[in-house]
Amino acid sequence: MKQLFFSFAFLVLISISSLAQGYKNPVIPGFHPDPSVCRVGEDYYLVTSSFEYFPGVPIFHSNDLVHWKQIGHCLTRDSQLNLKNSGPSGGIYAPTIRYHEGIFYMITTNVSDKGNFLVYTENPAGEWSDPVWLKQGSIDPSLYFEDGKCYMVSNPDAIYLCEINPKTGEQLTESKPIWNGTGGRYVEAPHIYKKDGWYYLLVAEGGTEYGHKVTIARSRKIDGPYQSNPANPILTHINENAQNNPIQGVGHADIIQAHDGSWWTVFLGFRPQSGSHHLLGRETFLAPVRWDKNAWPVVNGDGTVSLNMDCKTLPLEPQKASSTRTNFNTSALGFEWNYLYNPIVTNYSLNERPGYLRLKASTVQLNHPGTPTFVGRRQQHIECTATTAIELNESSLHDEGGITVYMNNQHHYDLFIRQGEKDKQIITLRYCLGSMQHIEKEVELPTGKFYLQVQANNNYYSFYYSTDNKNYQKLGQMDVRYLSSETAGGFTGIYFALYAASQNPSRGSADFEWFAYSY
Ligand code: 6LW
Repeated sequence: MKQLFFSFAFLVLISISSLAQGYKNPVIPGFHPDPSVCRVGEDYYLVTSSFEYFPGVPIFHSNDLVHWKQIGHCLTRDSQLNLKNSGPSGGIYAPTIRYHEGIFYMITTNVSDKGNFLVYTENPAGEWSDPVWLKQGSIDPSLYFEDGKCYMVSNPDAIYLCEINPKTGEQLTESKPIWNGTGGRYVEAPHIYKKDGWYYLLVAEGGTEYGHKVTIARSRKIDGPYQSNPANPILTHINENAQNNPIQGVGHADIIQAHDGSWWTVFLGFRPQSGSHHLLGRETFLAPVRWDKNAWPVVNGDGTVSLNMDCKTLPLEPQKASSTRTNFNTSALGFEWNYLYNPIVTNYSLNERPGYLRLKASTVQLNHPGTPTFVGRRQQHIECTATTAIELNESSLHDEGGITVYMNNQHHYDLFIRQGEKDKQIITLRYCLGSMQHIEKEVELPTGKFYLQVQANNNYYSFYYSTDNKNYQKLGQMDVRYLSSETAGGFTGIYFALYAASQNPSRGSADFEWFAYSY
């Protein structure tokens, strides 16, 4: 009997622990703003904005809404993503992903090209169609399908609605303003949902900084009139109850019903560091939603969220530890790597010197407009370390290659090897802040292979080099705040990027043997 009792208690314990409780926010750390999510059965797909980076619109898959794995990008070809006229924070703004009758649609804006467009596919991890351009303008377009019709909303000033043919882009009805929010500035990020006979219109207001919030209205008819939820905003950290919350600026949400019937929202927020500065861009967060007795959604009880979420989740998928080291012995770079603007593909090679990523020096310096030789990955953790092994190859005097901590072309810290006279090479630490360029340190050494390392914490980036990957010498450290979004402006977040540049046309390149990111 006793034995039976213990086995029963054990079973109860096991089943309680498998009712997964809790998770950590952000669910996709680092520069991943404006998330939008859709569901197909028990599979979830999520997209985020990508601005001037290429390929565009990263797409992630999950089975539990908490753990997301990148499966590709929606915009992988120049014909889909023209960034020729983009500067920092130009290019691709907020995307929406929707699934309808076997087809995935991703609608977004290229603010540096012809505005709003959509692409579609049957396989979200594969290639997406060429752009279908749309007439209704401004940013943050979203789609809603019902009864064989496809509606588009976007926010020229208020939220506008029209009907479109998603295959041709033809606009079938006049654009009609349907709501302009509750009085907050920058009414944007609209999405329409239908539940129990109500059309719900979710928006963001207040701008994407500390005043950000999510509000909602509803109507019996899709084109209004929409009535505001008396309990708006449904999500914000602008108030006293969240003033010390390590997550700020929450807004720009999308809502989804999970396969078990539970409701959730994904949205952006940022994590200030070193005072009120954020470096990692706007990240993707998750919170539970319930519907109150008056059929309005309530986010996480009181409209705030935390880093450690204490709530019931979908059954959590076991996670494999992800490798943080890239050995450049593959035929293609992983999805985490991005170029700036449309890359000049001949400047990048993984097979010219097998086992190395070869970057050909460009005369476009990191500070210049234009397309430098640059390939990087996001900084996703406040405390982390990026290390690489580098050799210069066939370099001319002053050719350089290295690693940059990059917010935009006017704000970056560069740790690099520069070709000196004869067989000398100079390890250099340079800070670029607007019109100020400062060389912090130079160390001249015989030509060779070098290891460059950046360590990040809440307040500083610290820079090291080594000639043996064992003994690292510190070159200097610099405050994070001068690279923050508050200082540098724009909508993006820090990249750790490998680059190669030259003062004059050169045959030189920088060869990277590996890159490691640890946190
Ligand atoms: C996006 C807008 C916003 O289009 O920021 O925070 C803009 N929300 O909705 C750029 O990400």
